[in-house]
Amino acid sequence: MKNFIQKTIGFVVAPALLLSFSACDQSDVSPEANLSTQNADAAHQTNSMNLNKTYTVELMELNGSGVHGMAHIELMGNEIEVSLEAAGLTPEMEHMQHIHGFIENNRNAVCPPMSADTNGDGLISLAEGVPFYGPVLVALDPYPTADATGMVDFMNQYTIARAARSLQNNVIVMHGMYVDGVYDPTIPVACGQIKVANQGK
Ligand SMILES: [Cu+2]
Repeated sequence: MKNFIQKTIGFVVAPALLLSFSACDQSDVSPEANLSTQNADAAHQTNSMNLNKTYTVELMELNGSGVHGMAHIELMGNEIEVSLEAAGLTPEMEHMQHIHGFIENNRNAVCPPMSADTNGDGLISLAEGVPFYGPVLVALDPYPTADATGMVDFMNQYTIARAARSLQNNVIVMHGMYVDGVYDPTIPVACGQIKVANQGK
């Protein structure tokens, strides 16, 4: 009987102690300390999310190319695996493809609107697009050659610099089509914003 009472008291007292300890913990933490703990938690979460994320890219035509496609990117640490399928490309020709973006200040790269055509020739050249999509961050090489039907089915892995890891700030651009009977390997023919599909774990 004595044993039973002790156990019962122990059971009742323990949660009360826990409560008072946790109340004490809260009041002991200064607002500043609380804030920095939250920041550290947030930073940690961001880092771990960046370890394994997946992204999707819907490639849409530029310059009336008729090119469209989809790409998937998996980010694992500083490695990315890129798979890309596109159609409507100039058959039997090589098509440069890059991740374009800005490395400074998390500036967001976008696909160029028609107003990017500053010389008014009706086409957005590689250079005219740069103010919108930025320089090449990752060359998705070896550049594929479209098959006889104008399709590309591509996959490769790359090690990327830390600055390129905010992939959702970047775009994928594909290049190359005939302009006035001459193949221009640089002219942008498709572009798509890289979007987060999976926050990772
Ligand atoms: Cu490019």
